[in-house]
Amino acid sequence: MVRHKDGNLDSLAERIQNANVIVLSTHRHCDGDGLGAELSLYHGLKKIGKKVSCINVDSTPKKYHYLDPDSYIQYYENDPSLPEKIDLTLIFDTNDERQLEPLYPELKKRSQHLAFVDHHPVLTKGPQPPHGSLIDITAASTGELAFRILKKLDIPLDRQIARAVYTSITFDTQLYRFIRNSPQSHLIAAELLAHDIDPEEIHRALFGNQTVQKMAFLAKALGQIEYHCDGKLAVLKLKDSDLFHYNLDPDDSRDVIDMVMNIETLEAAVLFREDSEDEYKVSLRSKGLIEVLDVAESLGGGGHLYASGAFIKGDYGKFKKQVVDILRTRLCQELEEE
Ligand SMILES: [Mn+2]
Repeated sequence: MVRHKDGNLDSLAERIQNANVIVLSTHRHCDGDGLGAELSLYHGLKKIGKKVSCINVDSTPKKYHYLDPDSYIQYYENDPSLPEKIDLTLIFDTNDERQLEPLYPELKKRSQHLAFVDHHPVLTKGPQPPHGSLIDITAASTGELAFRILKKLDIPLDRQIARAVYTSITFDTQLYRFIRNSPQSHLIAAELLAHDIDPEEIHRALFGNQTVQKMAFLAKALGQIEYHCDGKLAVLKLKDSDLFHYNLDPDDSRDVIDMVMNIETLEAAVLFREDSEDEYKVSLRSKGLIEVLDVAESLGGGGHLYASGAFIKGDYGKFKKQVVDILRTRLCQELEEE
């Protein structure tokens, strides 16, 4: 996996300085990282007089409403109007244009410059991000990169910016558990805390938002886990209709796999979420013994080395066997070598 060297902070900052009309966006089914990075730049760039707008493909999950996204973000699925001419478009927390369909081609048509700001590895077989993108896979969150941009532009932090960046970093590191061997997440968080933010409010919104219904759903889901490789691999299938039955967002399925990964013996987990007949979202997680990015990539998806996913269409049994066989073989190999 090569680090993407294309583009750097200085040239991106210069592009921002030279731009007037700026559009910000993030991937479909946004998460705390992409959303926080986007909103931090929105508030920051407004401060330096830019005509900036946030345009996302789809609406924001409920748990992020404390950031008031509906006041700042236009949802393309409801309102497809776009500025005629855009000087610069910045897209956060992905470098794969397919994650913004059908918005991406329209942005591309109208934008003089377009760059991704991201910390995911560039896919070997997927679309390549445009020259000038800022991609650093050593960053623990896209919020960390947004913070670097704000600093480079000498934009003074304030409460709104600090809450948004803090959301990014706290979400993607999962409360500072996954910091990629770097003190940066903590250092930035410490600086943000000086701006009158309530970190406990944010922690609660991001991770303490379980409802009774969600717990009932989790109890059912967790009761259906299949274990392989002596309890080192977990496989789980959820139905979108179950989420619907318990009145949950599709976004809530993410918590299931993260919860499963807290099982001590587990090295890897796979979650299949059935979105409709023969259509699945597959999520893969690993604690680091084996990589799971290439598995997602072979299914047309992407992500990180140890946390990845893909949308797939076809027979569940076939996909399950394919994925489980690969992971099982890998785990057995690694465990024999130990
Ligand atoms: Mn991220």
